[in-house]
Amino acid sequence: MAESSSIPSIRPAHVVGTTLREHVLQDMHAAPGATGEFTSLLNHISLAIRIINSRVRAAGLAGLLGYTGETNVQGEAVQKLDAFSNEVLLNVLDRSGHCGLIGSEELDDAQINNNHAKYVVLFDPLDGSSNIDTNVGIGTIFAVLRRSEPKLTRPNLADALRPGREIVAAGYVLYGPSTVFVLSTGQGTHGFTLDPAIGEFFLSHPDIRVPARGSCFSVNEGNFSRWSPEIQNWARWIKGEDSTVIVPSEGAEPLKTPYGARYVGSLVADAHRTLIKGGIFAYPADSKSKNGKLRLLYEANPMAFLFEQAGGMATNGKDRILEIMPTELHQRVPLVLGSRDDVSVFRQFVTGERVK
Ligand code: AFP
Repeated sequence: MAESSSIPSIRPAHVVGTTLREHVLQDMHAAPGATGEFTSLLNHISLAIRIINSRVRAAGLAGLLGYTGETNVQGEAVQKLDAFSNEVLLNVLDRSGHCGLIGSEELDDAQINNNHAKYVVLFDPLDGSSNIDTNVGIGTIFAVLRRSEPKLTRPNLADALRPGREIVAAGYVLYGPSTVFVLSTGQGTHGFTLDPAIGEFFLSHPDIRVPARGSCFSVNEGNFSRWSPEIQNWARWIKGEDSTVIVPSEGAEPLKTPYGARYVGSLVADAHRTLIKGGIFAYPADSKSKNGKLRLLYEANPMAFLFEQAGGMATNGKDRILEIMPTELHQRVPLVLGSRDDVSVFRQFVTGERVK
């Protein structure tokens, strides 16, 4: 029989088949001084996600069963899925007791939750909701920050207006053909797939690494005429209309164009494909949306955190997303994320700083 000392006492956290709960717990055991609050907070977020998932999965039945419109068969008012998802997250986070401040895409102002709780949670409860009617992938995105002085101060907006590099956990959930929860607590980026029969997330994509370069670009090209000449030049180049040879970094192989085009119009779906397959996703500023369309605190920052933890990059075209100091809860930002080489080349087009 094998020596018992050769068998690890705790299962490694990054083994396929580990449940999300186990994974989070093992991270906690590895963190000296952990109190369990963070673990409990993440478990509550996972509970909210499973509740939202069950409703999203039934979305197609709504019309058939008469559950949409203003009232359901019981005569009760029925909420839209995004309002429902928002309320689930608010209620579950409140019950966790660990959340001092909440910022949501669905709330005009940040909401104080629990006076002495340590954490701030910022989320988009149901991103891509305009895609629901056509059964296209949609998602939930969130970021968790730690309040600087939970014992001394009441939660306030300043707790949320922190640069993304201070994020302690970020994640998104893609309600696609399967439900995938991608999470980082600062120790890599890991993907968990929901087993709907059991209602549990299992580690299916341990330690995701974004390929150094990809073969697809993802952008709403309908905005072409509104882009700056620099971004238009990048778009022409990536489609192979301009044969300029561009290297992402000194001594690197040039990128080969044309790239294929992929655009869903749901950030979570477009970002997830880019995270797994590599390439580039961009929602740049344009003459109509001068600061871009996507929101810094609960869309760009969590995505940037997840991509960097997976070896990818995220910029606003010039600067690292995670360095931006926010000034408003619902601030918008141009967002470019993906493979290191592809994002570097986009940046070269925008800044004019070419690598020779
Ligand atoms: P909706 O939530 O209104 O569907 O918006 C989705 C979104 O915020 C984001 O998920 C997409 O990446 C982006 O907008 C798509 O925007 P365009 O429709 O302008 O391409």
